[in-house]
Amino acid sequence: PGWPFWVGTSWKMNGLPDDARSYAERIAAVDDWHGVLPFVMPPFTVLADVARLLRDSPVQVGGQNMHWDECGSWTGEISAPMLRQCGATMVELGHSERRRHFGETDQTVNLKVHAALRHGLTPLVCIGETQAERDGGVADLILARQVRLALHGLTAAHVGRVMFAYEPVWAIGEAGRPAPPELVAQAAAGIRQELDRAAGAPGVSPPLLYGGSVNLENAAPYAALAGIDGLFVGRAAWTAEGYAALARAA
Ligand code: G2H
Repeated sequence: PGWPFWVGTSWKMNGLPDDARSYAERIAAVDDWHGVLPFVMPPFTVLADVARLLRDSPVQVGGQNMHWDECGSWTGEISAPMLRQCGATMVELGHSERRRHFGETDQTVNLKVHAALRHGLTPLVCIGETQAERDGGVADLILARQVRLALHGLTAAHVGRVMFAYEPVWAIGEAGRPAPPELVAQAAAGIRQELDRAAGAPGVSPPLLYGGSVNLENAAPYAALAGIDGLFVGRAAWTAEGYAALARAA
């Protein structure tokens, strides 16, 4: 892959305290990441524990979502300052599971991107087309629109502080099937054009990761794609051994 290369995981809704601690201890003990930039995104309930165990390691820790406001009457929500206090340096925004099941929109993603940057968190924005959008020939339009709306109102300088993950909705989770690398390369080229336009110049625009059914067998071909700066993994990295093996495979 090109360097630097990111390998991160979201645990989604997995990780009771004992398992989370043992996962964090195991990856804290990895002494050489071979140039990979590692990050984990645990559930909120174990975030502070995991961040504490990884404090002296190169592994960054992030939340899987947050609210755009700093505090107030938002029952059940978590703010950027709360994530920071727990030791997070990153936050995942706009995952398709949140867009589909919890009403996340391009507009709320944009509000959250601004809030994350205001509070010194690196937002990792997930974008991706559905199967119907791909079949209908509008995948590139949808991806460009998601990028533009996520970055709306940012200065060119701030655009470079955002990260993106291309995650085709049809490639994600238990029902998903991995996207062919050629398709990822083609989508990534279109996304990169949008990112370069927003950043005002090529070469300074956000890192673009691939996510969706990444596993040990397919990690290397994705990592070899010129337009892909990292892998964002779910199920295959839900054990510390799985995650460490994927980081090595990239
Ligand atoms: C996509 C991915 C994590 P999985 O959501 O970014 O999950 O690898 O389980 O498809």
